Amino acid sequence: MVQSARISSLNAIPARPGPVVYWMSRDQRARDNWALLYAQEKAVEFRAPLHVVFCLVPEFLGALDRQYRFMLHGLRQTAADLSGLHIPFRLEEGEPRERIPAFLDRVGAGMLVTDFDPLKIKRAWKQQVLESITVCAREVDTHNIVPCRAASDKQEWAAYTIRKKITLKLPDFLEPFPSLIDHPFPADPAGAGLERPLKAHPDSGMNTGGDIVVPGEAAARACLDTFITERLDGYPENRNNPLIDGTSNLSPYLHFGQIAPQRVAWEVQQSRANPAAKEAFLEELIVRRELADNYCWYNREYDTVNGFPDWARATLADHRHDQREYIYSPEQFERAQTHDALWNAAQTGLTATGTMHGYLRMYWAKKILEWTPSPEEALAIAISLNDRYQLDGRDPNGYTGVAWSIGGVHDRAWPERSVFGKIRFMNASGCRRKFDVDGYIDSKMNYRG
Ligand code: FAD
Ligand code: FO1
Repeated sequence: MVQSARISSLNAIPARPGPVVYWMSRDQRARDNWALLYAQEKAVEFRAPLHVVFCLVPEFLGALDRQYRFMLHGLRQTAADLSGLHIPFRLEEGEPRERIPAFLDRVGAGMLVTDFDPLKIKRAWKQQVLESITVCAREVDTHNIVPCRAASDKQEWAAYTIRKKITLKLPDFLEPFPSLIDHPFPADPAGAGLERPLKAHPDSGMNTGGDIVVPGEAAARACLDTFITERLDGYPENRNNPLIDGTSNLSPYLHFGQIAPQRVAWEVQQSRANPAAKEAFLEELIVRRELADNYCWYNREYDTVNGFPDWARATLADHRHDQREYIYSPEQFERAQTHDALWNAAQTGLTATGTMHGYLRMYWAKKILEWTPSPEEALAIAISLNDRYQLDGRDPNGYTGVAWSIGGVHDRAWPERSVFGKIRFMNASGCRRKFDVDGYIDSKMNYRG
């Protein structure tokens, strides 16, 4: 049974027997998906078919063709897995407020299930759909191990405040997943909608080299297994060195929901890796990631400077008129045309590969604060580049990571200095103490168009 703490009612309409539809959005996977497991539970109870529908929108928060290719490749694999279990998958193109109600009517649905996502765009989609449907609608949090609403009922101050709340509840939620069953009440599959050519998606026109990450549920699981057997033990000392492949590289798979964070946590916990490495990794995977969902869910201003804590907004205001040693335009940032070879290398790698090492992301965002006329412009540029180019972008982790870097969200005050005020400062000499900066720069220069 799917725990009730994962399930929220989106309207007060009672469920009525009939086909159950799972509107898949954030958690794009057949395995380890509590929303899908719940939808199947209800369909079996109603002795009815189970349908999965995915609504493909043309422009999602600045995503380029690169991210759509990754996502659609994964969806094709998931659709095939589902059809093998007599659970037809249907891809619909267009706005959810039109496509979802129409699909519910077409299949004569008795109930709608969808997955939790704290982003404002998703909340708006659900609101629009709810306004024009007359079936019972429920939402299942299958992205957070401790469901976002259960972990805390308010915006948390920092990792240390949410950590104890999550740690307390983790034993109740970090459990193995049941398997999806071959659905005993098959529907007549209306065709997945993936066979026909799909609309083209925006392209950056920049030098974006080949796709370096293999998409899909199988590749996600292989990535996890390799990380556990080959790199997890070294995670604590390697994770902040961009020249070492020391982290899991799971973020694109987690972002598109091609692997469940709970599966990752479960396999890591069950592994024979050393306890300190497990703890260091689970701190990031569970505490940091679920803190990001908490920030985006409880703070509607997660992508503006109004989301910053009062102390941060005050200190940035005190230094609003400080002399900026360098000022760059959004285009100069996008084309990696600053004076700083390290920053340019990080940006060049980002546009070419859609990835950037976590340590450099902090430096990258903080320098945008330093080299723009205002925190508002810095935040807008950092979010725009992060969402356009990162394969794992357009994610609560991204909005929270940028807000941490530029606006001190979940961080504390540091010794005051120009432009940054008390926002934590980073510079290239600090990076040089951590890793071989020249080696990193060289490694990205072969991407220069
Ligand atoms: P690992 O170190 O292997 O961690 C495993 C997982 O834990 C990650 O996949 C991620 O889901 C989670 N995690 C790790 N670090 C963080 C963190 N600081 N905050 C939240 N969750 C974390 N992450 C994204 O998924 N998408 C983004 O767009 C994104 N933008 C960022 C922008 C900035 C300015 C900063 C400072 C951080 C950003 N992060 C983002 C968070 C973090 O840098 C990445 O999740 C991480 O580098 C991904 O690599 P990995 O999967 O190998 O991480
Ligand atoms: N979710 C959808 O339901 N439909 C889409 O068409 C869609 C496109 C998309 C493109 C890039 C990207 O990074 C994410 C996209 N998502 C889409 C959302 C994604 O599945 C995640 O739910 C959120 O981005 C993370 O919260």
